[in-house]
Amino acid sequence: MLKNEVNPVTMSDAEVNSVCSRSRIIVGVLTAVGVVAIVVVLVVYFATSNNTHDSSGKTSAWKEGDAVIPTEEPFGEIKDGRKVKRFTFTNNNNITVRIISYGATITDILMPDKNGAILDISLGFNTAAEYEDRHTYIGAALGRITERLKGASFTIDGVEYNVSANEGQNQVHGGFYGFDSKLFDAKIKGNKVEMTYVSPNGEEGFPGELTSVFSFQLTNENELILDYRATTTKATPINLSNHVYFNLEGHKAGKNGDHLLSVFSDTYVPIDEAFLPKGNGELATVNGTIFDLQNPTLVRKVINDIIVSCYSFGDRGTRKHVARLENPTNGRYIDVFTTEPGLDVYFSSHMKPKLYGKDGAMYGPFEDGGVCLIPMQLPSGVNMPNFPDTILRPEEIYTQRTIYKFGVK
Ligand SMILES: *[C@@H]1O[C@H](CO)[C@@H](O)[C@H](O)[C@H]1NC(C)=O
Ligand SMILES: *[C@@H]1O[C@H](CO)[C@@H](O)[C@H](O)[C@H]1NC(C)=O
Ligand SMILES: *[C@@H]1O[C@H](CO)[C@@H](O)[C@H](O)[C@H]1NC(C)=O
Ligand SMILES: CC(=O)N[C@H]1CO[C@H](CO)[C@@H](O)[C@@H]1O
Repeated sequence: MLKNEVNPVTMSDAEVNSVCSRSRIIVGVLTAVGVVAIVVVLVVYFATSNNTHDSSGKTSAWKEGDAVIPTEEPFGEIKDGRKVKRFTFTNNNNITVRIISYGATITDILMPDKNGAILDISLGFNTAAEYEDRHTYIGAALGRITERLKGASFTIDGVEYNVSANEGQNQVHGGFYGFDSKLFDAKIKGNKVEMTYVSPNGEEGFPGELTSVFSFQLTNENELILDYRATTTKATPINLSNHVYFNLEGHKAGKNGDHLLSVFSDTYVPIDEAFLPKGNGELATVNGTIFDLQNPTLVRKVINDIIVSCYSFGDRGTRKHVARLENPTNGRYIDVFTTEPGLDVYFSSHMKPKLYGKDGAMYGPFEDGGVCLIPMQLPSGVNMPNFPDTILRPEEIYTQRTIYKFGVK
């Protein structure tokens, strides 16, 4: 309430009348001032509460004001005429992430360098039609299973399933038309974008109707959070991921080799010529091999030798800091955290030469491409006796989380 209100009881009538009329004006003015003050306080409160840290520098608990709320716009259409949506997040630190509903694809990640210069650090294309035609997996969802499945065949509860073999006799990234080529049902839910794809029973040979939800969020702590959730009507192998390609010099700069990469594991999965795990699925120490990335390693030194590799992190379900990619010249870095047990490291060695990307970029293999750090199950897990099984059953809910945290130093 207002402080300087008069008390009429101790005054004469004249005084009261005069005071009252003055008082009415004063009260009116004060009320107006009060309303303005309250509005100003609220505006300042909401403006400043957007990026709240406590004195220890740690992130405070989630609050309404902390949310980076995405926006939605149309992004053209695919060949069958269905419309594609694009969603944009921009946080308080000038980081922008864009995602489209075709393939639940991350199309752009803009971030500042140590001098504040903002560049797009993820490879991609300008239009939905290009994503559809090129079918490169760049930035896209991977499902039902990420990476290679030996022999494109597996057995669950005594029943054999043959699924599509889209790479010789094996399957890669879910078959001929994996989740990268599906139009997701996408909407904004609060501070998240949720993209849902229902994979019909028998799609690409997989059992059960699988309902998958890919959710995306960008925080003011510079984390791009990818949450995966799925349920099924029949037991099916599953492990979902995303195939974003990073280049911290800017997506069209090439010079991939200038990155420093650390992968915080001393264990990897040795693979054969078909990029499949050897034998029944073996793990080996990286120590003394080219695969040892435990300390920051110049990508140029290993790019011709590490074609596809998968590192193992043992436990599933708990959040682990698995890798850091950094660019010593411009200061940009990305920390990768995941609940998955594996990390696929890939330096674009199979990328087509002269692949025209967004903004006139020309991508190509090795140093002309990007660096992929793809959290996932252990490869071909469903039919490698030594690897954890990757079967989702009808009574279960599949959930995994990956975080790409952006920084500059
Ligand atoms: C974001 O970019 C704007 C325009 O370049 C700049 O003025 C501002 O300082 C930047 N903010 C941060 C947090 O870097
Ligand atoms: C799967 O393929 C193998 C080899 O072609 C074949 O022998 C087997 O009968 C097939 N199984 C099913 C269930 O179709
Ligand atoms: C590999 O090297 C790391 C770091 O030097 C060490 O901690 C680890 O024990 C070694 N692992 C094996 C299996 O030799
Ligand atoms: C290796 C791995 O992460 N496998 C997971 C794949 O999904 C199934 C179903 O949720 C999980 O049980 C596995 O842990």
